[in-house]
Formats: sequence, C-alpha cells, structure tokens
Amino acid sequence: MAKYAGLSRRRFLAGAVGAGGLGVLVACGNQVGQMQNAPYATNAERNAGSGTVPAAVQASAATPAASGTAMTGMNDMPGTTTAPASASTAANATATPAKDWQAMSQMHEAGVKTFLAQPQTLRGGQRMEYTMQDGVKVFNLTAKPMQWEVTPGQIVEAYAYNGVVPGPQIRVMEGDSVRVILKNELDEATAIHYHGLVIPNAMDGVPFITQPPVNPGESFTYEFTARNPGSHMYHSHMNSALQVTKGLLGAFIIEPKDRSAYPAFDQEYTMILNDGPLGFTLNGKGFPSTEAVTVKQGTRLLIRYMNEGLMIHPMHLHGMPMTIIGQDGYLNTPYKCDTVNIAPGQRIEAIVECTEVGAWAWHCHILSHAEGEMGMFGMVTALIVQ
Ligand SMILES: [Cu+2]
Repeated sequence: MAKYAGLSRRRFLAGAVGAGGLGVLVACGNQVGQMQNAPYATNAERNAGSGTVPAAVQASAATPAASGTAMTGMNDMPGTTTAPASASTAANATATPAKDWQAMSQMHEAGVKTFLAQPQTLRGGQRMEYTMQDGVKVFNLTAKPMQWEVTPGQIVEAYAYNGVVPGPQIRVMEGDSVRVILKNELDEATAIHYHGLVIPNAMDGVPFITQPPVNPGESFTYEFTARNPGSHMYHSHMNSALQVTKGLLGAFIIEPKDRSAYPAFDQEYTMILNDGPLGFTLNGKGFPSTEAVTVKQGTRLLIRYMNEGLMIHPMHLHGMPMTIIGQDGYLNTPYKCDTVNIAPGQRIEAIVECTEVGAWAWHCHILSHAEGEMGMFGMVTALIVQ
C-alpha cells in the first residue's frame, strides 16, 4: 500500500491541479520529446493539465515500472520485472518498491463507483432560452472567467459563456433570423465565430478580418439567418488556443426544415470533446464527473460529436456499432463502425441502435486520454441501455 498510502483519488486529483496551462497539450502531442525533461508520470497530471505534481505523487512516479508505463502508454509485459528502457531516463528512478496492484485496483474501482453514482455537479450545454424580438430569436451570451469543477474537488479557472462549460446550446430552425449579443467580461478581447454556419462575412467573428475585437467591457451584436442545417458550433476566435480550450465554446444546432431526408431517431445527445487547461473533457467534465447517457432498449440514439480541442479523439463505443450518417452538418453515405475519429473542428453525427442491455463503456481510444494506473479519467463515459 506504500505507493498510494494516504492518497485518496479525490485528493490526488485536487492536488494535481496547480499551474494549469497548456502543459498537457505539449505532453500529449509530443510525448517522446517531453519524456526526457518533464516526464508526465501520472494520469491526474494529464487530466488536469498541470505542471505541478504533489510530493506524494512524485514519490510514486519514481517507481520505474509505474513511470515507464505512464509515460509510454505501453502495458507491462506479464511476468516481466524489468523496467521499460525509457524508465532509466527518468531522473528520479531510484528505489523500486513492489508494485501495489491492489491499491491500483482500488483506485480504478473508486472512480467507477463515483461515476456510476453520477456526482452532482453543474453541467453546461443545456438548451438556451431566447427572446423573440420582431421575428428575431435573440440570444445573450456573456463571456466571463469562473471557477469550474471538472471532476469532484478539481476546480479549475475556466472561461465560460453564461457561467457554464460548454456554453449553452443554441438551437434554431433553418431559415430563422438570429441575433446573438456577446458581452465581454473577460480581461482580454474576444469574439464569436459561428463554426460551420454559412453566414454573411461581417458576422464570421474573426477579429481584424471581419470585425474589430470585442474588448473587455464591450458588447457586440451578431445578426444572420440560419441557412444550413446541421450540428455546428460557436466559439471564440481570439487567443483561441487558450480561450476555447478554457471553455468559450458551445453547440449551435440548426434543425432542418425538411426532415424527410434525415434518418429517424428517438433521442439525441451532444458530446463536445475538449482538451487543454480543463484536462481531457466530455461536455466540460472529466471522468468520473462525465455524464452517463441512459436510454431504453430499442432507442435509436443520435449522437452529435463535436471536437473543440486541439487533438484528434477516436471515440469508441463498446457493445453496439455506430452508424455515421454525416459530417459537419452534411449527410453522407452511412457507414458502420465502433470507433470514429473526430478531428478538431469536426462534427460527426452518428446513430446507435441501442439493442444491447447493460452499461457500455464509451471513451476516447487514445488511452492516455482515458485510463492509466490511477484508473479511468478524462474522456470516458458510458451508454447505459436499460
Ligand atoms: Cu482523446
């Protein structure tokens, strides 16, 4: 028990939230290069995007077998006691306590139990209310910093629209007149880009290309007609590698006027992927705070995947195939798969025939975004078919 003695999962995750920033992006985008100088030996650090590792965790990371596994993502070879070669490059590889596999299993179990109990937490992405003014649907968005709980006890500074990550979902009908009033309460300039929408150039939301930036304290009004149906997004287009990964994003769904060409579905779920200062998240939460999706057997579930992060995330659903029906709001020839790559900026629409009863794991299959020695984290949820 020495490795994890006195280290609860909650404390572990909370303690790892420190410097924040984009360290996690560098680490995961260029793991090999990073290993030499700054080994990312723990999952919580990846989850939190932190450059600071609690002392207790550093001690455990000094275990060559553990750090080697975490850094390279390779599985330990069964029956092998030799540390991976890469572990010898870890600066702190000194003592080699025996691996505490029971503690490892306990951490895995604790995470799953917390997830299945579905922690009470503020969630983003709810459908946004609007007001009708002279035939125009008016949406008000305020961009503001806030403290956001990513996993139980893990509080991170986020930038949020209307106090939630992701921002509230804007949903209109094809042909609707739309007005979005952005108020900037950040301490830096911002702007909103309507990603995927066919829109007048002046409304495209790119500072210095189509509009002046919206400075701190200022407002900006966007007005356009919702022309092309589909699963689109809205997000900042200013300092976006930071502003979007910190939370300035949301779904912008335009429903088609003519539904006859669109495949039938009973229930839908929008899943926005992100990576960065909040860690690896699904709808603004990391496992075990991610939202389980519960359906009745026989449901045809429409999934709207959207990637607002900086990395590709291949989302894998256990148990049942997904039928990919469209990308970026355009219907394509359907095809079946169980793992679908979602690149940054892409939206993928998939339908699942929920035929198989049970709790089915549903996660990014870049495993360093999903599971490590401390258990599952980040981009993991479940489809629960009842
Ligand atoms: Cu991923």
